[in-house]
Amino acid sequence: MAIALGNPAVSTAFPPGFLWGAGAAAYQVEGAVREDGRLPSIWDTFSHTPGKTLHGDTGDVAADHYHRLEEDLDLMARLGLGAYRFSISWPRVQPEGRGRPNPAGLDFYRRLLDGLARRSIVAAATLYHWDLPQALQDRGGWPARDTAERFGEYAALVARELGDGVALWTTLNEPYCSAWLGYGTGVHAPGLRDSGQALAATHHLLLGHARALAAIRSERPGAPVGISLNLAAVRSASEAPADRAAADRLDGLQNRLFCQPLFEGRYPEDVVELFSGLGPGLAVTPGDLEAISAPVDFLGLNYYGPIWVQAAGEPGGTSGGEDGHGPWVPELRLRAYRDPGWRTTAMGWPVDPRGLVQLLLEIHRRRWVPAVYVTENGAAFHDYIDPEGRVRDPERIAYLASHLEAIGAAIAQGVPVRGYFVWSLTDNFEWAWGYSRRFGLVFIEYGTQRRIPKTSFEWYRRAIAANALPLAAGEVFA
Ligand code: IFM
Repeated sequence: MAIALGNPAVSTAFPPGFLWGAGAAAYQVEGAVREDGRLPSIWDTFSHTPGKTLHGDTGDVAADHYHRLEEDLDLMARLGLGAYRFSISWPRVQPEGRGRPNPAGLDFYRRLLDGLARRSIVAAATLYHWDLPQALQDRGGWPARDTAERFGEYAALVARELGDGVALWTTLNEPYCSAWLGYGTGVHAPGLRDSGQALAATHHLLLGHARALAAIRSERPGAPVGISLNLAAVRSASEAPADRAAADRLDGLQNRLFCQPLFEGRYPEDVVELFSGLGPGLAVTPGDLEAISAPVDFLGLNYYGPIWVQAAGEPGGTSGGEDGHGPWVPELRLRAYRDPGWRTTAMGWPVDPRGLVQLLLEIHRRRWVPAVYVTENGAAFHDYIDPEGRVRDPERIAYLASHLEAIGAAIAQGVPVRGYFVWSLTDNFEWAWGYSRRFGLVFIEYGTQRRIPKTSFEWYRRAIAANALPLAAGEVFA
């Protein structure tokens, strides 16, 4: 299929210095889960528990990035990547989640950082992308305040040992998912279904962010630090008051519950009220909110598509999530809304870049942060190797082009977007969906671990080289 791209109304050139990136996360790509002193994370335990992931897939091997580091670095260089966003595996560098570091684990990331530096690729490190050491979960996990303190120590260790090579720090990736999918709906590790625990986890994740921010600032003065949030562009299925209220509840849980403490130093009362009486809940001690709202250097925005919801009846089980958005904890009383006419990705998520512009404009309107990076954006499709041995993914190209156009439009309206990271560099372990959902610019043939750059890889290479979308309005990319 050939596709025509380009919106003549929107400038497709990006500002000088715009950072063109791609991302990955440790548990999703590294594999080597039992090597060189690494100990289990909550995702090892969860994925090895029958029934938790599709087909029982685990991250044991994943994209075998741990053993194929040089090959993957060469792919990044071939792409002309400006920045690589990766996460550091806490159970690899500090296997017990406290105390002694693991020299072999640190060494892996030193080799990664050296390899990036040799190829002039900026290193954007995330400290936590969901792989809590199991030893810390055994002591209570994120619902326990102590985990936030341990995270601060881990951040200091990483900043001290690896900080020379890191240009951009992100403390947490999508704490909404860690708290509410991990402890609320249970579709992510550690698989608990308790909204009170999820609320407690939210506060301790944010406190962990605060501790990590302070630790990096003290170890590496001047290094830019931010946090990546998957803010939701929430849409109500109708104008009916019940549906609008449902949309507002989701806005409360996924957006305000994180943005207000981080940027305004308070928790939203309606959200706290919704979960009141569910222990342990929020245990805020004096000084917490001041620490959590310490200014960051940038906000990382992760965006995939708008989230359409409608009101559900009385609280029952969790709702949604089979295919599409959700699930949500029962107290939210909402269901996913889906229109059969929509274009969707293999995740069942609607394709609509307008939500991205809306979020960027809103962030800017509120003047919360001096800079924004789109730290994740991309799409899963059912890619395959064709008889000619190629992986053609025109839908992904169209998706990326339309979202980059949207970013161009936001920049033109003054939003300080400094860079963009495609999710993701290679296909990888998509959490509860295992290997059934492919997001990569590079196809992984999992049996052999052969890497095959998709057509989107070449398209993105041209965009990076031109610092602009590679095609003008009406041109065709086959
Ligand atoms: O793969 C995930 C990533 O780990 C976090 N953000 C969303 C991606 C796609 O679901």
